Amino acid sequence: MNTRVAVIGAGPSGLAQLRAFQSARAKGEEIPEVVCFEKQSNWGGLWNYTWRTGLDEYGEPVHCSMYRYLWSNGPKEGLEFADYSFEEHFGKQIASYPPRAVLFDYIEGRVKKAGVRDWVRFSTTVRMVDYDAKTGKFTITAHDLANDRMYSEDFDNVIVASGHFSVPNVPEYPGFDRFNGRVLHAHDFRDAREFAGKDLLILGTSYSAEDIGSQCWKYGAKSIIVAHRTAPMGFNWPDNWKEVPRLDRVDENTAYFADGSSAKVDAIILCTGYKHHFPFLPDDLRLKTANRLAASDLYKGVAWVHNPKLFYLGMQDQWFTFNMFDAQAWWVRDAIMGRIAIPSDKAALLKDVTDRIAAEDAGEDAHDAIHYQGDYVKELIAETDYPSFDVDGACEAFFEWKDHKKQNIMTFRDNAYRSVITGTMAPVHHTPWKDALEDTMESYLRN
Ligand code: FAD
Ligand code: NA7
Repeated sequence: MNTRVAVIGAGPSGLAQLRAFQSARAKGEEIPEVVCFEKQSNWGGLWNYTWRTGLDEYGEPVHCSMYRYLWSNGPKEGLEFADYSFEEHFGKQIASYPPRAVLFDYIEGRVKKAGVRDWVRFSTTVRMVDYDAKTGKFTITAHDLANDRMYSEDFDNVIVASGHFSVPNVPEYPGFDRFNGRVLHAHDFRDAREFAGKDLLILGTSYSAEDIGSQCWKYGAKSIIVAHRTAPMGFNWPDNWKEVPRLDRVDENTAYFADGSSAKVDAIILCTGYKHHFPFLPDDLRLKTANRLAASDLYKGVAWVHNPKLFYLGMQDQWFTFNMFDAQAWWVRDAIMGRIAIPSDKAALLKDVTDRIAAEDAGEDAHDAIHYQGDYVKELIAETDYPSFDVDGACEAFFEWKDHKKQNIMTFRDNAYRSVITGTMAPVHHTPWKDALEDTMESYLRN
């Protein structure tokens, strides 16, 4: 097989793709040449932490949106790889909400074992992808940052795995330009200790707002106010935390809210989400979608309906993460290797997208959404040789997690769940999350 496949990004999605091809090769199959372009100097995507914000050492936008002391915000039992369990990696079962460094180690463990590091061209940014209908090939223009050299190569297929939680959505409110404290987006938040003793205003009501606020509370913020545009999060917050309606404006040191109330604040953190942003893709190849479970224009959630030689991984909003990326990567591999036929009738591809959007819209609540994405994972797995696993059991872990958050948002990480891969119960972590200020891998694994 002398076809060439380009993978853009070596985060969890791109690495799933490398592992998918490598596992076919390990079974004796002939696979295409796979080239993965990764703009960072290491793999792991968002899980590859850096202290940097803004631009990196080459002037590229920093990809990382993660921060020090980040622990998984959902149970690891919902994301475990079906072909590489936590017990296989760590030699024992570990607690359910690992810190970032522990999950990075786990992600890396599988691809180190697969031996695919030399498929990745690190410190190499993809600048442009073009498709030539005459030759049926894509041309990728890449920038080798370390050697400051641009070059182009041709590929038969392109898989975009560049993530969509890196380019911030940054609204402006009246008075930001004269506010005396810091105004920053969650993407640039790195260390909660910076805000110890401070009065904080957070905008947004989703995962970043909840978790960055909780971090700041844990590391000693004086007070936290979260302003909502649509609805409050409604958790049972600690005494020095309150939720207020929409922000109206700020002046030098005071924030004014839609209900007429106001508060003096020292800093404002915009937890206002991210954009699907693909500056390296021309109009005819570029995905434009809301952050939802059924993304626009992707057949089976992965194949670009306007040119199904192009694929996207991980572009949906995510309850399921690593195992969903695996399900997608195995499916894309099989589509590229001709084991799965993508309909040639474009109307059929578009109908698949419309049906998925309608099915998501028919759901009423988070339970339905979790089931919806679980069913999607099952659907893809059933069509490939990815090891099947108890997806409904993973959904159950998510339901328990949501109940635990409702019970107490500052203690939900002290719970443990059963692995759907090995069937063993996780230990309860040795220290309650709110008291575990030190979160190195060594400390976490001391169970
Ligand atoms: P990414 O991890 O974003 O990786 C994309 C890769 O593409 C990066 O390495 C990037 O450098 C590279 N890239 C981008 N553009 C180019 C280019 N032009 N050329 C070359 N390379 C490029 N998920 C969980 O399961 N549990 C959690 O606890 C959790 N916490 C999160 C916390 C935060 C703050 C955020 C932002 C996300 C969190 N997530 C969590 C979700 C996260 O999206 C997934 O875990 C996962 O990282 C997505 O993998 P990905 O490979 O699709 O994207
Ligand atoms: P999300 O989940 O996309 O949420 C974005 C939030 O930002 C959501 O609450 C929005 O409120 C709010 N938002 C968006 N624009 C505005 C403006 N202009 N003003 C006020 N509030 C706004 O992003 P997250 O960063 O929380 O999570 C993304 C990933 O990072 C996730 O996978 C986590 O694991 C970590 P709305 O409800 O629309 O009014």
